[in-house]
Amino acid sequence: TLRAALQDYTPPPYLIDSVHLNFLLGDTVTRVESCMQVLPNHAASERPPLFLHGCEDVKLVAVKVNGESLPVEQYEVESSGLTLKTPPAGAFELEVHTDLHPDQNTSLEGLYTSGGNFCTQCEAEGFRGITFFMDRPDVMAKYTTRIEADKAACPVLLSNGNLVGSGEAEGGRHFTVWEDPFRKPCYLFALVAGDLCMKEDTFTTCSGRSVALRIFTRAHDIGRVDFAMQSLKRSMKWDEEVFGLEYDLDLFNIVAVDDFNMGAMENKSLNIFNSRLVLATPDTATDGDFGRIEGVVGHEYFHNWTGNRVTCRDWFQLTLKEGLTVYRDQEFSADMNSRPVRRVEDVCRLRAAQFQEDNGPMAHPIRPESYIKMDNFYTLTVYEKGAEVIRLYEAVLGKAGFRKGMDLYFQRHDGQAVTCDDFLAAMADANGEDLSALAKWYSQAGTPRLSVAAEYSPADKTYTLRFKQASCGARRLLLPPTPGQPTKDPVLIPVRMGLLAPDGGEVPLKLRGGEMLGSEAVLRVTKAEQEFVFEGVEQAPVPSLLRGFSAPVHMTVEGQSDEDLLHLLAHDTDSFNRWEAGHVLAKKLMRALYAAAKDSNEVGGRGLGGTGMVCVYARVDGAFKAFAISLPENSELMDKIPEADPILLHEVREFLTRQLAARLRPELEAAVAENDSAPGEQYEFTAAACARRALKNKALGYLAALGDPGVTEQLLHRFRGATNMTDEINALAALDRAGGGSALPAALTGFYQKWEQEPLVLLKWLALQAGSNVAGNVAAVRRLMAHPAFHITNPNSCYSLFLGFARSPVNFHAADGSGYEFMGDVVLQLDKINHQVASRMVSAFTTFKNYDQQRQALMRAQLQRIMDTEGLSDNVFEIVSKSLK
Ligand code: B3K
Ligand code: ZN
Repeated sequence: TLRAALQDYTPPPYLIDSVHLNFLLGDTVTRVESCMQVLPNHAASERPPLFLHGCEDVKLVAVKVNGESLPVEQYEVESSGLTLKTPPAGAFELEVHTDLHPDQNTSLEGLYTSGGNFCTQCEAEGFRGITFFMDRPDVMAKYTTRIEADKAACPVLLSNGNLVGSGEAEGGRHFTVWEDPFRKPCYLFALVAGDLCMKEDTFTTCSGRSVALRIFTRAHDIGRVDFAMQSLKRSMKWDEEVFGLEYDLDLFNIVAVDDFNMGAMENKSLNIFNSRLVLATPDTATDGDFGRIEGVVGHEYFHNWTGNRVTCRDWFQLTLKEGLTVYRDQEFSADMNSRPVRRVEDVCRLRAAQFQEDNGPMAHPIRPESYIKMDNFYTLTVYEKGAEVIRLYEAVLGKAGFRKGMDLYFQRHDGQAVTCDDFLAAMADANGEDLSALAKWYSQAGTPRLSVAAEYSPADKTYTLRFKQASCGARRLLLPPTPGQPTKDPVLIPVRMGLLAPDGGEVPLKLRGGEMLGSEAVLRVTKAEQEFVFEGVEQAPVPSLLRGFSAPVHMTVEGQSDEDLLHLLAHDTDSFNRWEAGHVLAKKLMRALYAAAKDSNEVGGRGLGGTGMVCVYARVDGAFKAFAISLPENSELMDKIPEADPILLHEVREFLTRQLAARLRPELEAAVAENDSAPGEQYEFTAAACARRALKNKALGYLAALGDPGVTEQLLHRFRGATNMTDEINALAALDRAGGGSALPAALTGFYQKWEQEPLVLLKWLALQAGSNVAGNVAAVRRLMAHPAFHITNPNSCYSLFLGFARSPVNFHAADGSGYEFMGDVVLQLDKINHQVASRMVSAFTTFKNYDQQRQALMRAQLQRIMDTEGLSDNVFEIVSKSLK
């Protein structure tokens, strides 16, 4: 097992100027002929060996240097790669021929087949599974690709760039030739060949060029690409308007494939997508699906500039392209839909999942310092926290300053492979600011803790905020501390804030010795302890801090009362903080209920009934009503519950849900009635329509918890009559919550029969059953593995069934360990098929330290059992070994 380290970076000793690839695709064997123009990138006095990465499944057939076969003593082949011991001095041509078996490739990396079609996935290090190459992102070459295949089996042959040739070949075969004029690292290479249908549209860029947009799918699915196409056009326009970035080729292709490890891939001009992120019609896709499609189509498109034109020097810099591109897709979605709703959703996800990652054995800075398998570092930390770090620049520099920085970044680095430091320097230089205080965000793991104490002095009318920062995560980080990082230093935390007067009005802000700031300011907290004194404050205000969640920290406001929170809820001008006030109340309530249940062994024994939340519900409006009755995620609550009992926490949630349903019944019924779609109403994916469906379905979920036969009857009726997937799957989920009685099995069967031919819809059916909290459900999930709707080689299938199961507190965390044992079995079985999918499953165990002693022991036992298994992949080994340390 090899470990790569950031500090070991050295520039490549050779560069590859251009590469000609010739793919001879076959039924079983595929031949790849690669011809590279190699340039020295070392001192003239040296003749270092040239190492080209490879992998076990690539068989070397021939090596030639400047047209001559290379004598065997001149090179060495190992499973890790090919070494040319003494390459010629100066520039030379290197030709390498390899044989592959794409049909046997279940890792879904490199070149593989999905439903009989060929496709590739090269990021991070999959290109070495196709041919021997300098598989590192700082080697940027020009590519020409010839693809030859059987014409009947593969009528469509695609690669990056422009189509420059095509024709017939012998034996019923044909070919195409593609040329990509832009230099790129090999991780952006793509090839697709197969029997696909295409839908075409055009986009005219700001400079008047016409770009052909094509989406390819299997024939059966081609009617479901309109929304993705519209999303693509909207993202192209948005990037021109917001960042001044124009598309750079005359063709942009998207291909949908069913078997795909991740969501999608930004290969230059040939994006490959998991089909669940392309295909959508209102009857098959939910509001959530439509939103994700829009966001991911945007994300991959935006990579054309942030990732492709300017790429990463090495994989430690992944957040350079991912954090930035997530930030861009979040902003795009916010502009297309409801900005406040989007912000709340993003923050919820960050807190529920990324904060947990920061608090566990895999904790790493957004720019990790080392890895065994890069695939394990496509994490919430690199992506989502990375995007929050980009947001810090925006908070500090303002939108206009941020744009200036982006412009300079492209001006300086177009066509280069660069580092996060280069990005920071461009932002700083464009604004004439010293931003070195932001650098620590790249190198420190863990979520900073910020506490705030306030003091009002009526005598001199001053109001003082005292901030203290400390980092958590460091001590619980189970990796050996990296040099220089046993403790954490303070970071720059921009605190966007305002002060609310007792009457709800905004207090004009003026810092001691400073000028008037208006009603909102961004305080730069940079020291371990720091205070800000506001002058001319007539009455003790209520502070509204960290507006819009201006930094990814845990904040505690000392002495904040329920009255303060209700005051913010009623009057804050920042919509995020209004929501946050309600959310903090809900967290307090759930933690109090949990603590009481723990003491008395009786859930809800002390009769805490959720009055605060009833109050919150009454005070918020529109899009936020659905959020106002959404209870905080367990993972967010557990941050302050040591050694949590997940089943007790689940019971508390159930209790509170029933209490709220009973107390709010008339309001919930009104919400259903007022937000129901009119008969014959067309489905629309708009912020307003989504908000109405969200509230209606949330309300139905609550009503379901009442266990009232009348409600069950209504749900069944709604399930049968639903005219879109959002309402249909929600009604089914609510029936499940209601216990369903005899109605549930029949509804599940009905749903299956209706959607038997639609694998993407069946993913929802699998996930719903897998996540059931009916005790003993593990047996049913084991049985589902044998169901025709489930395919163990399909990542989506695994994510729905297994990760769906891991979300069930009752069954995954069953006290007898049966849920853990099942997941242990799954990891071991999957690791033989697909390392990346297997390592995602292990993540279910990495939080084991958050649970009670008995569960910790049971989870640890499964980790140990996995660790003790022979032939483990590096992917799984890395996560398991770090967890057990
Ligand atoms: N860049 C790809 C992720 C590749 C994952 C490799 N294991 C998708 C994205 O972030 O856009
Ligand atoms: Zn990305």
